Amino acid sequence: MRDAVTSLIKNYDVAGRYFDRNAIDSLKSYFDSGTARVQAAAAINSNAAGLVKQAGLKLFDELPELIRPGGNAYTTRRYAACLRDMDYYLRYATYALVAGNTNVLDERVLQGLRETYNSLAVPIGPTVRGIQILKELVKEQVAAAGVSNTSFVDEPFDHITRDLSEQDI
Ligand SMILES: CCC1=C(C)/C(=C/C2=NC(=C\c3[nH]c(/C=C4\NC(=O)[C@H](C)[C@H]4CC)c(C)c3CCC(=O)O)/C(CCC(=O)O)=C2C)NC1=O
Repeated sequence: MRDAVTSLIKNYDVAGRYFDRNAIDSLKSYFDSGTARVQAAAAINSNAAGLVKQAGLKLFDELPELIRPGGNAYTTRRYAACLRDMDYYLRYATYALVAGNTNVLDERVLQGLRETYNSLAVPIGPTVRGIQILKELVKEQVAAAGVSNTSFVDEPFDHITRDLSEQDI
């Protein structure tokens, strides 16, 4: 598992080089955004269960067929599994936000996920939509906590949805 700093060190160590201008710039931007990242994590933590619940309601409101007979989130067990997945995405996205790096998502969340989803007929499109809804709610929450530029919040959520949406070659 890597963060912005350890990933930079790894790359420069492999090449046996001191930090150059690019490295210094990316370190500066990581540390400059540090307070906002921590504020975002605190804002998410203050209402994580609420965010997941709200995102689920909005998703099922938009795509009610998911919770009707024949839908993948139909039955209490599968409904709960769906919300639990959303909770995983939120928690790991928060780790990635603080780390300033998406490596934790690759290692802990995305490995083998598409195969699992395919084998259980969990639909990818609606999952992607659910993650995007979650992202929008998180950004509102983070903005309400006083962070003026919330664009950095996009990265982990978009990373997950990009990876999930990738087509097999
Ligand atoms: C921490 C990393 C991690 C992830 C991400 C994870 C996902 C994950 N989601 C699963 C199931 C599931 N995932 C969903 C999710 C959904 N169905 C829908 O229609 C919606 C679109 C969507 C919610 C947004 C459902 C319904 C199941 C149960 C499917 C079944 O058992 O038939 C399963 C199969 C095993 C199980 O049910 O627990 C895994 C492994 N597990 C992990 O350990």
